[in-house]
Amino acid sequence: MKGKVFDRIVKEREKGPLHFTLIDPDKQDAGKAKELAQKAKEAGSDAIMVGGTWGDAYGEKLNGTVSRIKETGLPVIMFPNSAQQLSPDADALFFMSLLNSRSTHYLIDEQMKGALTVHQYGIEPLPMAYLIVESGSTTSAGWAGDVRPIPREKPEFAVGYALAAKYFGMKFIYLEAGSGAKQSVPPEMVAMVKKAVGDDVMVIVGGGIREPGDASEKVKAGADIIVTGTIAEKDPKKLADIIRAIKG
Ligand code: 1GP
Repeated sequence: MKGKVFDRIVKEREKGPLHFTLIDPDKQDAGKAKELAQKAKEAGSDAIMVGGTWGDAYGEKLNGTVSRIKETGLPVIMFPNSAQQLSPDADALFFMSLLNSRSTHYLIDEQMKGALTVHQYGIEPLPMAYLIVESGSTTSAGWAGDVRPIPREKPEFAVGYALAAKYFGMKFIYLEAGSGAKQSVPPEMVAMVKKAVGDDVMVIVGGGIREPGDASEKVKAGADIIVTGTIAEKDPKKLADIIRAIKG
C-alpha cells in the first residue's frame, strides 16, 4: 500500500511505537482544538485523529477545526462516525468498518456513501478494521454502533476478526474499549492479535488509557499505536508521561 500518510506512519513506526491523539470536533471550537493539538505535539504525539460519536460537527465547523489543527504541522487523520464526518482538508482518513456491529449501517452502508466523497476530495484512505471490546461499561461508540462487544475473556474472537480483516487487505486493526472506558483492552488480547496478524498489519489500541503503566503494558504486548483522547483535555502533563512510557 502506498500513500503519503501511510508511508510516514510506517517509517515512524520503524523507530518505535507511536501515539495518536483523538480530538472530538464537537467538544470545543477550532481555536481550542488547535491548542489541544499543539500541546499533544509538544508532549510527543505523532498524529491527530479527528472524530467523535455524537454531535453535529460537520461541514464548516469540522473543516475549520481540521485546518486549525493542521497549523501544528501534525498529520490530521479523520476518524469518522459517518459519511458526513469528512473534511477535504484532512491529510488522510481511517476508512473503517466496525466489524462487530450488528448493523450494516456501520459495516458498509456509510462507507458506500462516504467513498464517493473520499474519491472526490482525494483524501488518502487508510483501511482499518474497528473492533469494540467489552470494557465493563457502556461506551458511546459501542451503544451507537449497535455492537456485540468482544468479551474480555475471549481474545480468540478478536483474533478471528483481525485475521479476517488482514485477509480483506486492511492495514490497521483498532482494538477499542471506547472513550472513557472503565477498563482498557486486555494486554493478552493485544498480544494474541499482534502475534496472529504479524508485522504487515498495525495494531492500534485505545479507550480508557489514563496511566503510563497501562499504555506501556499495551506496547509490550505488541501494540503499534496507542490512542488517547480524554487525557489530552483533562491532564496534558499526564499525556506527556503516557507518551514517554510508550516511546521508552
Ligand atoms: C476513543 O480510543 C479513543 O476512540 C480514546 O479513548 O478518550 O478514553 O482516551 P479515551
